[in-house]
Amino acid sequence: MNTDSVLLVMDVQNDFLPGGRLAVPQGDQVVPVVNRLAARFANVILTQDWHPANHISFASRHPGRKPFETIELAYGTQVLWPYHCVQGSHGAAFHDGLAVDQAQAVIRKGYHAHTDSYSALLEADRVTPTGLAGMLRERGLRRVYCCGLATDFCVAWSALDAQSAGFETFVIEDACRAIDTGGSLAAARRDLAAAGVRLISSDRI
Ligand code: VGL
Ligand code: ZN
Repeated sequence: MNTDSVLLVMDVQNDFLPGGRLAVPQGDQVVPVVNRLAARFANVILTQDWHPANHISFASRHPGRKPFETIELAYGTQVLWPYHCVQGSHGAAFHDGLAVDQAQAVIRKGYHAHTDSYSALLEADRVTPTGLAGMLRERGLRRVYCCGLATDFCVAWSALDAQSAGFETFVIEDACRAIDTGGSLAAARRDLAAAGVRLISSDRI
């Protein structure tokens, strides 16, 4: 793959895999696909959802609320999640079968207690940068290929932000799996198409 392309592998962490606290259905099926893809890219970057134990997205922080309900925060609507990907926990660790030792950086996100961050570029307040866009620009990387978990949250939000930051952006659909809560997958597909993000299959890489 071109030296100005990067494979962005999102949140392939134990808590998002079967048996995890926020398991994405068939999330484990992305692992062999991601491993195959990663071997073909000159540049690979991983993301890692990395929450403090008191993170605002945890339903347990909001008395009377349950996972998958939504609440309104100062920065907009927030889905409430089960406790997941707590810093240093086994659930936050990458899946053992992920074979991407050549990855050049790990972007941790969601580490501010009061702000969620699905996107690898901008936190959910839509103003706090993670630094990834700057790293990509400084390194002359122009094309971003997104894969991992979950299609309708981390992958979609990252792809939308990458596209609007000026990167040519792709989502490798068979290398992703979705949570799909409250119509989130259909909404993500619609938003990605409207933004001009290209949905492709791994056999086209
Ligand atoms: C994610 C829900 C909660 C994701 C992260 O990375 O897609 N989804 N935290
Ligand atoms: Zn999270």
